Amino acid sequence: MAAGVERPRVPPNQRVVTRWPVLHYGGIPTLDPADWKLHVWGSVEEELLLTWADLMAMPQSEDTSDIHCVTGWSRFDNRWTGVAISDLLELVTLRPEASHVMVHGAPSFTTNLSLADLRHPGVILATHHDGEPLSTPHGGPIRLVVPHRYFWKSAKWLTGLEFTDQDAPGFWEGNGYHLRGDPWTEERYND
Ligand SMILES: Nc1nc2c(c(=O)[nH]1)N[C@H]1C(S)=C(S)[C@@H](COP(=O)(O)O)O[C@H]1N2
Ligand SMILES: [Mo]
Repeated sequence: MAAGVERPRVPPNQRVVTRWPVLHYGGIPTLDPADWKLHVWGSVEEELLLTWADLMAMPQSEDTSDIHCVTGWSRFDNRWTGVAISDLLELVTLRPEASHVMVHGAPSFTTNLSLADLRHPGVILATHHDGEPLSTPHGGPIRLVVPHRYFWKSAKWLTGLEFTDQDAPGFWEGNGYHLRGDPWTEERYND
């Protein structure tokens, strides 16, 4: 291994934990899969409304990744199962101006991502964690997982993807957090 080639596994100023903290703003919503729909809209040729049955009929993928929370903890080897973003995006035709997405989570959470960050390997609409259905406090029945960004980008109780032509701040980004949130360069807060 050449010196300087291999990157450390823990981003700067993070500490590794084994327990998995529950963090969110506001209450824990209950999403009944029978009523749940994923709404995809905005800079798309056709809006998409995906039911739980639609989602379950799609190819199911698995990805194991590390969590890096901006509050300073990292958790290794989380095995996520669900629908890979690449498979979902095959159902959507983006308009040419689409450059970003506002991710929506119940009850009123939003977080922004660039298209490149949304399409990044490892990004998954997760329904299972380590082989078990995702618990409600951790975003069950479904959350987005964006492993290469701080964990606030991983919207729990996922309800929608709104494609846009601008990088507008979501909930935490509008409250001082960084628009992009790269843990490796410590993009924690907006300057
Ligand atoms: N819908 C929703 N998703 C959310 C949040 C929230 O308040 N609402 N908080 C975010 C933040 S700040 C963090 S750190 C992670 C925490 O996920 P966890 O509770 O599974 O550890 O969820 C993110 N996703
Ligand atoms: Mo957070």
